Amino acid sequence: MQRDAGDVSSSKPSLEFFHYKGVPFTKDSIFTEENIRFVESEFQVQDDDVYNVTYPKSGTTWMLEILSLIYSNGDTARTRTVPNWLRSPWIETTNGQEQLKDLTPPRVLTSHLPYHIFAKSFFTSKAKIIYTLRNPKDVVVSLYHFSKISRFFQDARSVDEYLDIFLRGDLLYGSWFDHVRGWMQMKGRSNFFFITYEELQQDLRGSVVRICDFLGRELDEAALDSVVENVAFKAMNDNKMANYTYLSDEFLDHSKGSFMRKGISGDWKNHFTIAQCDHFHRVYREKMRNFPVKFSWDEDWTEEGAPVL
Ligand code: PPS
Repeated sequence: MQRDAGDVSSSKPSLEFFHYKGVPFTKDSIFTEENIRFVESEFQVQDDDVYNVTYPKSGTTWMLEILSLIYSNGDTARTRTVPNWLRSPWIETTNGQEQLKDLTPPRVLTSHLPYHIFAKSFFTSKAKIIYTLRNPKDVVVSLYHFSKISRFFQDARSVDEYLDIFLRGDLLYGSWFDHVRGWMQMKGRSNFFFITYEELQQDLRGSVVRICDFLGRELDEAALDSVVENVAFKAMNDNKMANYTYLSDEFLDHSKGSFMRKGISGDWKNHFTIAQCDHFHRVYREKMRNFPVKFSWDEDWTEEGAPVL
């Protein structure tokens, strides 16, 4: 474990937030209080909708591509010609609200919203949610790098500073712990499926099969091969419709880095010091006390709390 060699000065003016039911949103035209309220209270979920829900940097874009290709039976015509954010708009953004008007059912939609402010109409519908989670230490590292290019996440001088921001939940969409605790209340419901980024890494094909089972989609071997081949990190990195190359500078500063960064599990080991690891573990244990689900990253520490490296 080492301190990140790329620690640099913050180059962005500090962002301002508004809070909606305790959740911070960056003050910007794409996030407005009216719009979040509209999504929560008035947005009409349809029974055949599928929602790709995540905490940021947990595998959203990867799952979006998997779902696009499952719904096209592995045909790449659309994933190679239509940018991913138009295929599966973010329901809580003002842009996403406009974009989803052009979709034909069944709609595959994306959201980072926490459970308690998600569209109320979902909870009385037959629509489905796929919730993707990722080792939160890798989320911190991914966020730290992403914040240099994203206009909506405050950047930080070091991973240490980002760790503080993350553990306080003082960032767009709020606390990881609240997000996971909130959504995982749905575990066991027939219209809720959860999977981890790490499972996608370990067994992509098997994961796609499980997702298809959940969605009631039958793909033949050739279609399955196509999904797996086209959602590999390299394939997505090479696909301008999946790698955000065409996303406007209003959202991403492309001169500072690329969205598709490393795409690996365990990068936290290259960034966290032992002290940061200890600190993280103490907060994690406290915040996830009595949480009934075990994740692969629970094995990152021994029973005594020592990091497993
Ligand atoms: S966002 O901004 O919240 O929508 O980001 P999100 O898509 O959730 O997460 C971005 C991270 O996912 C990695 N990624 C992938 N990893 C493996 N395989 C594939 N196909 C893939 N596509 C995206 C991406 O590189 C980000 O992780 P890091 O660790 O920063 O590389």
